[in-house]
Amino acid sequence: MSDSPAPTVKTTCPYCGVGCGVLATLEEGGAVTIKGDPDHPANYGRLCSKGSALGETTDLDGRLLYPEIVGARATWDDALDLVASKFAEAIAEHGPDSVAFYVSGQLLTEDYYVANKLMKGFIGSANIDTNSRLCMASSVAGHRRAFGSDTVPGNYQDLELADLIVFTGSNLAWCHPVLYQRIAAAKAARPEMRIVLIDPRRTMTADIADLHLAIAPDGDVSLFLGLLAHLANNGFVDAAYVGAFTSGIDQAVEIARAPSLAELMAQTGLAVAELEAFFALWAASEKVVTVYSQGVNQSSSGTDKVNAIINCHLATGRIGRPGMGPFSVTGQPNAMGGREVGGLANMLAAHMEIENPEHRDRVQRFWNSPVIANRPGLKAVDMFEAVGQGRIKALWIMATNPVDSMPDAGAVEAALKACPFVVVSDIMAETDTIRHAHVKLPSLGWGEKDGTVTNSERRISRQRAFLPPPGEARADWWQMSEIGRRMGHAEAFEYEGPASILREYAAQTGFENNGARDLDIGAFADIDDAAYDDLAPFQWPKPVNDISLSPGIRFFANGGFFTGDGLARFVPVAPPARVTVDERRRFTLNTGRIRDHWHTMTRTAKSARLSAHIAEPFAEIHPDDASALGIGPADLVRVSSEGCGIVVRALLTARQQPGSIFVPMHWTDQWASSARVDRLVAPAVDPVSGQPALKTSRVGLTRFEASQYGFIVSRDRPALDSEAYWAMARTDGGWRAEFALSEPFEDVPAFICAMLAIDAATPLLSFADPTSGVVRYAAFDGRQLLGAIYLANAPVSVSRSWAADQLQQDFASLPARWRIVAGRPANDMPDKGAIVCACMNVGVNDIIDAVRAGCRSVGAVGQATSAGTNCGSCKSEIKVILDDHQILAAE
Ligand SMILES: Nc1nc2c(c(=O)[nH]1)N[C@H]1C(S)=C(S)[C@@H](COP(=O)(O)OP(=O)(O)OC[C@H]3O[C@@H](n4cnc5c(=O)[nH]c(N)nc54)[C@H](O)[C@@H]3O)O[C@H]1N2
Ligand SMILES: Nc1nc2c(c(=O)[nH]1)N[C@H]1C(S)=C(S)[C@@H](COP(=O)(O)OP(=O)(O)OC[C@H]3O[C@@H](n4cnc5c(=O)[nH]c(N)nc54)[C@H](O)[C@@H]3O)O[C@H]1N2
Ligand code: SF4
Ligand SMILES: [Mo]
Repeated sequence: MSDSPAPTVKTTCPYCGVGCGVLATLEEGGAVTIKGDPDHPANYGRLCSKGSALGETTDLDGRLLYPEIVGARATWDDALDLVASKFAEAIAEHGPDSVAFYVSGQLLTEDYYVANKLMKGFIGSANIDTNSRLCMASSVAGHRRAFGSDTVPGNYQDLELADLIVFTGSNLAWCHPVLYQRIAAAKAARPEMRIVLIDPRRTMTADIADLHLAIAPDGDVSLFLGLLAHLANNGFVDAAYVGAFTSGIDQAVEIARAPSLAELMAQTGLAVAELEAFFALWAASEKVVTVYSQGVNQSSSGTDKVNAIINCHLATGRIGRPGMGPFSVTGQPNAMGGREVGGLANMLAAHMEIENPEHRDRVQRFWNSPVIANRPGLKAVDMFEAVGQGRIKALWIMATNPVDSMPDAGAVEAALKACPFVVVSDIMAETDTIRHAHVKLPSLGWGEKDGTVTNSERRISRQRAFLPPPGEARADWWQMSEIGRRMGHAEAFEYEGPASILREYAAQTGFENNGARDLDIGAFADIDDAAYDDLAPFQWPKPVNDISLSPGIRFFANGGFFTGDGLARFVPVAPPARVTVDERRRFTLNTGRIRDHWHTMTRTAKSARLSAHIAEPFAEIHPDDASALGIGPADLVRVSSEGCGIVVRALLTARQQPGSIFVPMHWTDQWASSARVDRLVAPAVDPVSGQPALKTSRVGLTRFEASQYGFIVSRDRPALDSEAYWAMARTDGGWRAEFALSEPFEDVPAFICAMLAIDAATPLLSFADPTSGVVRYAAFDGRQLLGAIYLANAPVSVSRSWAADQLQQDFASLPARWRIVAGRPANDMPDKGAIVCACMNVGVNDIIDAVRAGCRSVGAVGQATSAGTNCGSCKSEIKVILDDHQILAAE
C-alpha cells in the first residue's frame, strides 16, 4: 500500500442546476469520499443531502456494463453497426423525419452537441427533443418572446443582494438546497430582507418566507397581471427604462387592468389583504428577484406565466442590475448546456434559430454539413405520439427515462413496445424504459465521464472522471459520434475526446457573432487539452479576446436585447381559461419532488441514507378532504384517472390545500407496485412551448381497501411482487418494504419463508394477537437478523427506523431477539423515529427530545443532536418540528 493520499478530483454535482463544485476522492479499497469544493462560486464548499451522498451511488450494482442486442450480450461493433444501419434504412425508406432522438439535460454539453449536430446537420431532421421540454421549455419560450434570446439575465449573487425574493412555483428548499441555504444565510445576516413564497402548498421553502400565498393552481398569470396593473396605477413604472429599451407596455398594461379585484381573487384564490400585501411589498422593493421553476413552467399557461413575471421586471427596469431580475432556476445539471447547443426540437445550435434562414445557412457552413433541418422537429409529447402512431421507425433514447417521466406514461410505454427499433443508452441495466429497447448501450456515469455542464447562472464547470470506466461502458458523445461515422460522416465526427468537441462548439458560438448573439464562448475555441483539463468554472459570455473572469456578468441593465431592434417586448398575456371540474375527478393532481430522491431514483435509491427520509410513495391530502372520504392517517389510497390508478400512502397534512393532492414523481415499477404517477397525468401542453402541464391533471381519490398491512426488513431484497401494494427501499444492511394484501394469507410462515427466500425449515420466532390481528415473525442467521415481518389488520405501527436498524445489530441473547417480534426497542435503545437528518442519521424523536430538553433554535438542536450540522438540507424540517413542539415543551 502506498502512503501517498489518493488524488482528489474537482468535479461538479450531477444533480440539480445549482451546479455545486465537488471534491471527489477515490480511496484505496474503492470507497469514494465527497466534499463540497470551497472554491466553487456556486456553493463555496456547501453540498446538500443528495450531493453529500454521491459516494453511495457510484457502485456497480445494477449497472449496464455491456452492449446488448435483443437481450443478448453483443460487441460494440455489432451494436453500433446495427443502430447505424437501422437508422439509415428508415431514413432511406421513409425520410429523415422517420427517426428521432430523445435526449436529456443530464448529458454533458459535449454529448449534447454531437447528438444535435448529427440529427440537425447530417440526418437533416430536427427530431431531437429532450426531457428539458418537460422542464425548461416555457422559460426558454418566455425568454425568447421577451428578450429575443434564451438569456438568464442575472447571477446567484443577486439572490444574496436582493431586498425581496419572490419564489413562485419553486420549492427551493428541497430542489435547489444549496441556493436556498445561501439565501437563508443572507437573510440571517440581513433580517430586513423579505421573502414571499407563492405555491398552492406550504412547502419547506415557507420556512424562511415572511408571506406564503397559497395560490389556486395556475393562478400565477392573474397574480402578476394584478401586480403589473398595480405598478402602472401607482407610479412605479420606470419611464426612462421602458421608453429607451422596451416596446409594447401600453397593450400589456391595458390587459392587466382588465380583471376586477373580485376576478383576481377568484382566479388566484387569494384574499384582498394578501394581494395588497404582495403588490405593495413588490412595488416598494427596488431590489427584487422573482425566482421561478416548475410551478410556473409545467403549466398550460407556462409561457404566459413567465412573461407575466418578466413584464413586471421590465416595467420597473428591475433587471440585470445587482439584486434584481426574473430568475428561472434550472432543474437538471445541464439543462442550460442543452439549450445552448440546441437540444430542443425548435432551436438550432449555439442559440441560433431554426426558422431563420441566415442562421440555418451559418450553422450549415460552420458544420460544412450536407443538409440542415429547416423546420422545427417533434416536441416530446408529439414525438411519443408519433412513435405510437408508427410514424417514427427508429428512436434513440439517451439519459432519460420517459416511461416514468412523460405525461400519459402508459401510452409512452405502449408506443415503445410498438416501435420497430428502440435504442436506449443508460447506465442502469433495469429501468422501466430500457426494458423496451432492442439495443441497450452502456454509458459512462457520473465520476466516469468527462465534459462540461452549465448551471442556472450560465456558469460552465467541468465534470471530471475519477473512476475507471466499468465493463465496456463508453461515453455518450462517443456513441453518437460512432453512429455519425458509420452513417458516412467520418470527418465531421472525428473527435479525439471531449476537449475537441468543446473547441468546435466554442468556435461555433463565436462564429460570425460579433455581439449579435448572447451566447458566445469564442474565447475557448483554441483551448488545448491541458487547459481544458484544468478549466476553472466561468460564466458566459466569454467572446474571443475576453477571458477576464469578471465576477457577476449580467444582461440587459442598459437594454441590448436580441430582438432585432434591440428592444425588449412586453407580451400582452391574459388569464388562462377556467377549468370546469368534473365531479368524478374532483382533485387537482399536483406532482413534483422530495428532498432526497432524484427523478426516477436510478441513483438515489441506491443510498440507504437518502432512502430513509421518505421511504414510500405518498399522496399529500388535506385533512378535511381525507375525513370526507373516510381516509385515515397512513391508510393507502388509490388515485385514479380514466380507468387507470396508482396506490400510494396517504399523508394527511394541512400544508396541502383542500381540493388538491400532491404525489411525488419519483417512484417507478422498480421500487413500488403501482406508483408511476405520470400514468395519470394528461398530455396537455402549453400552446407556445409545448411543455406538458404536469401539475394540474384531474384525478379521483378513494381509500384503498386492504385486508392486511405489512412491513418487512430483510437482508436480501424481499420477494414482493404479486401483493396488492408494495414499496421497497434500501437500508443499511438490507432492505425495508411496506406492503398490503387484499386477501390475508392462510399459511403465514410459508408466505414469510418465500418472501425472505429462506428454507421452510428455518426456525421462526413469532408473536400473534388474534384479537388485533397483529402477527410478527423474525428469522435469524446465527447472531444476525435475516428478516422480520410485521402484519396487522390496520397500517402497521412499528418504528421503521428502529426495525431497519436491527439488521445491523448483534443478537447474542434470546431476549434481544424477542424484542424484534415484540416490535419495540429496549428501554436503553431509544427509537429515533423517522429520519430527518440524512447525513447524521438523526430522527424526529431525537429532535423532539432535544426541544423538550430546552433547545430553542435550529442551531441549538444541532449542537445537541448534530442534526443539520453537515449539509443543512434538513434545517427547514427541524424548524417545523421546533415550532410544533416548542409549545409542548413550555408546558
Ligand atoms: N430533491 C430533488 N431536487 C431536484 C430534483 C429532484 O428530482 N429531486 N430535480 C431537479 C429538476 S430536473 C427540476 S426541474 C427542479 C424542479 O424544482 P421545483 O420546480 O422547485 O420542484 P417541483 O416540486 O417540481 O415544483 C415546485 C412547486 O410548484 C408548486 N406548484 C404546483 N402548481 C403550481 C401553480 O400553479 N403555481 C405555483 N406558483 N406553484 C405551483 C408545487 O406545489 C411545488 O411545490 O428540481 C431539481 N432539483
Ligand atoms: N408528473 C411529473 N412528471 C415529471 C416532472 C414533474 O414535476 N411531474 N418533472 C419533469 C422534469 S422537470 C424532468 S427534468 C424529468 C426527469 O425525468 P427523467 O429524465 O426521465 O429522469 P431521470 O431519472 O433523471 O432519468 C435519467 C436516466 O438516465 C440514466 N443516466 C444517468 N446518468 C447517465 C449518463 O451519464 N448517461 C446516460 N446515457 N444515462 C444516464 C439514469 O439511470 C436514468 O435512467 O421528469 C419530468 N416528469
Ligand atoms: S444543491 Fe445539492 S443536488 Fe444541487 S448541485 Fe448542489 S449538491 Fe448537487
Ligand atoms: Mo427538470
